[in-house]
Amino acid sequence: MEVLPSFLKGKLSPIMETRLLKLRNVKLLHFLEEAVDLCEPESVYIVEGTEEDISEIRNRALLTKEETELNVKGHTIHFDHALDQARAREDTFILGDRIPFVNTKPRKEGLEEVKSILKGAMKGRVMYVGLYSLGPVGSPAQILAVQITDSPYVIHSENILYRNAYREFEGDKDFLKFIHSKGSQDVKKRRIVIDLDGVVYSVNTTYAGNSVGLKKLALRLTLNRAVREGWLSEHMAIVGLEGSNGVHYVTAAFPSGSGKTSTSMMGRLISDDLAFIMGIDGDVRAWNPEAGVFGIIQGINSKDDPIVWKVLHTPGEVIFSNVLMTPERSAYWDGSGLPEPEKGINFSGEWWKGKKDDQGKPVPPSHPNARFTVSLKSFDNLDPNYDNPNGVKIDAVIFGVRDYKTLVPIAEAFDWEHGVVTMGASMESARTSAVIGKQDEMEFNPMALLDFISVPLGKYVQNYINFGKRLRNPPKIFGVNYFLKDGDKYVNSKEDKRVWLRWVVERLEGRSKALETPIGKIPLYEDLRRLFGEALGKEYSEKDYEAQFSLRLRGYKEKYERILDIYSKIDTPKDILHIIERQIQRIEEYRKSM
Ligand code: SPV
Ligand code: MN
Repeated sequence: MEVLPSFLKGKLSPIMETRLLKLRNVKLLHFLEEAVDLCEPESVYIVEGTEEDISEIRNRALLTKEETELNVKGHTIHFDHALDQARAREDTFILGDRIPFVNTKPRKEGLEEVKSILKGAMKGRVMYVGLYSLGPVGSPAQILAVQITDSPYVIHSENILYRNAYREFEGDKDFLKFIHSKGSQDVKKRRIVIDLDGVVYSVNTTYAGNSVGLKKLALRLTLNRAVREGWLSEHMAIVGLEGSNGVHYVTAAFPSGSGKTSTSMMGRLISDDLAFIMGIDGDVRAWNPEAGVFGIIQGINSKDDPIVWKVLHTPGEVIFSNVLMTPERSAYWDGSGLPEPEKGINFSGEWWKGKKDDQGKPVPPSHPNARFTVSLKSFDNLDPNYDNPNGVKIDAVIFGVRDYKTLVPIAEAFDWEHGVVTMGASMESARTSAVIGKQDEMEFNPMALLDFISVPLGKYVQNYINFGKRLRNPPKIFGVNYFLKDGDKYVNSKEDKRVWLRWVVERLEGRSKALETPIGKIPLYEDLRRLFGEALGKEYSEKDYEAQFSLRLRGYKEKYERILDIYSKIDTPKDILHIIERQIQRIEEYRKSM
């Protein structure tokens, strides 16, 4: 392949032309042809991922004003449209047949609609082509992906969040395909359209959860592939916890904004958001598909989050999004513990204390879903194995929810199936600002994947169970809830997470005992008293234990009845229903015996 195809004539500089032709990847050319014909860009920029390349993209994000420099070297700020501050569930569709809990659209209709919006959307603009690997290059978890976008901010984010893998595209390798255009930023015409066997399109949005294809859009594709191939593509952090017998790696699923990033800061960091999990020689191994963090910034303060705090105050590449920019050009966010500025610029434009929106509601200085984008390499607790092609061996799996009313802070499942079904597949959690919609409503959110499921749920859960059956020694499963309240008071403080994670390690190493209850195994008072002392230097009374661990049986029973009802109405294998039924039965028997 020595000659440039005609659709690219006049659109590539000589350097870009060499970059593209060197790869000899016909599939890539076909994909570019589709994108160029559809979006009609002025020119095309192939991102090789060299240092100069990366700083060039960053400069362009500044030139297009998608980003503005802050007063710390390397720090920039980006604003999304005021109505484009989170994942847009209502505007996101998977093409094809109906799947319960998934927003679907007939294929032809969905494609026609999104293509009509994308037609000519890049006129007069540069089309950037980012070439990445999800997962460490050369690992069994490597999945190549190409991002096409007219937004330097999107490519800048991806250069921080993913592994540039230009060289891996040599030859006719396959890859996931994403086409994004910021369009005219008319949110009424915002569409995110996912073709599980083809291209993912996204337009009239810049919020990263909708525009950065490799993050949550890719998750729909990899989850679907994982179920077909018998592995797991999950919304999970991966963290290494030190024990007496070495480091134990755990994966942890939490709905957005419910403690996933903070959990990943409690040990050695591998991943804060996503995990590819495979069975290799009877063991579970996990990899981070990403190489950076797109984290929620609200509430990050120097006392509770020293590691992240340092990252956000050290020179180096950080993109802040939708925080407040003060007149001194520093970033301010709610819950930082610093005094609120009088004025600045935020997602609503010019901001001052007491500003109200159209409905008369006060506009907060920073949006509750404001974020920071930063490379994993900036974190002091990064585990050296984060890029290891062999991944790390997983000893435990955690399913966490934001439940104010019922679930105990921590419980251990009886076995793999019990944990997968009654903890993971039964997750209900309060909605947070990471999704556009009413906050704090409880919603069914199995494995924290509600928005990302791309196969029938019963099939997905069955794959999870089968995955465990093929293992020599399945990981222990734990359910956690950092948010239990007594009346309107939380029964735990933020730092108590440390104790629950210590208990996980002690259970793995056989140093803490557990009490069998109808819902699973819970900690003993004596162990927790010791652990609260050891980990936090805190007194722990029997009253504390009672507030945290007396089982709210009625709540549990109602919860599992709701869950049974949900799974009974969809195509769920009988064995899975039986596991839920037995849980309800155990709770009832226990209630009667009291
Ligand atoms: C989340 O909300 O779970 C995130 C950010 O990790 S987003 O990319 O919006 O999904
Ligand atoms: Mn997430």
